[in-house]
Amino acid sequence: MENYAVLKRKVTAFAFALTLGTAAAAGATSASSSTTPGDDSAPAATADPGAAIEIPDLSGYTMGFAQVGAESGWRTANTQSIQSAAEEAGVELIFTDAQGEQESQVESLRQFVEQGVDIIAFSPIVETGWDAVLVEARDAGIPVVLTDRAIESEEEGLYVTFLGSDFVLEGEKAGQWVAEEFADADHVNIVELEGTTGSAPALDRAEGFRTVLADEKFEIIASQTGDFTREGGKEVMEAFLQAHSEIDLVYAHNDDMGLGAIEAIEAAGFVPGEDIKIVTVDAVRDGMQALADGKINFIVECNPLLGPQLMDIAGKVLAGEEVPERIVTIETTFTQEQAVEALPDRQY
Ligand code: GYE
Repeated sequence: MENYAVLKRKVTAFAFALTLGTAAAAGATSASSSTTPGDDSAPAATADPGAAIEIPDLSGYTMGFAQVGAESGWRTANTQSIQSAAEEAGVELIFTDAQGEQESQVESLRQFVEQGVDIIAFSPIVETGWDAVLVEARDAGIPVVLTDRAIESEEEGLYVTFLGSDFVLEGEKAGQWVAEEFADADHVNIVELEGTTGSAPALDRAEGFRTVLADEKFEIIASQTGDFTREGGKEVMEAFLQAHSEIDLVYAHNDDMGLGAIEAIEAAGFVPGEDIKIVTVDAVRDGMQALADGKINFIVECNPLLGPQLMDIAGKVLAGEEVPERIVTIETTFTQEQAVEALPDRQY
């Protein structure tokens, strides 16, 4: 396996260019994709990638969708987006919730194949371990669309396209903000709340962050999974606070863990956002509120509203049309001022 990360990034860069072309053609604002972290003049409004999409008529078709679970605000918004777009498309949606268990998700996929659905979409909990069941789908001639999270496999042709964020880029954006915020500091002690172990967003957000903060003054003194949940973030942060007396910054792979960390920091008698700075990923309403309140300092957006795009892709695939191998969602970043501005219109 030559260098999977490098290869993945090359593919991503190519697909990103494709997506921007599509978004511009559809009239979406592509300006937000080049937002500079910390640049207050940058537009606060999100380019919702689904907003410009016309949902096709998919009545008569059946789609199996295997969701990760209900671990975060992001996931709740993602589920709602998929369910309402499916309703609008008129597709018969068989929706399953794996509650964070890969075996359960594999079982759902297997059932979709047995039921002979027209198309399968799913958000793989972790990156590896999908080959057997996806080969079954391929052998049955059922197209598979990955949404939100990627898989890692040597096998060719297991899915038609992957619709979702560039998680490495998200980690880099978080890192860029940290580099600017602590430009004058001699040393920065960072603790990291990782997402679900082995998941694409946890692996890639960790990687992008480290790439940008290669200078040895940035020290990641502790890193542990909080499984993308508020409770997990709180528990891990409590342990970090007990073990380390000097923490300058928390990097949480999602808002929910950052919100849990805020509770732990306040319980320990510190002021989140001041004594300990916090940067997170997602930009769900609760996270944005904490940012507006100054308890979180910076949020990198990860857009969960993938439903309309998924239906659009499904329509094309079912009509036998070509779709790009990778479709990257357009995302921005938020400072405190931008969160205050964006909150009233925030959909999730
Ligand atoms: O950031 C997190 C959720 O896969 C992008 O999963 C998604 C991540 C999201 O639990 O909040």
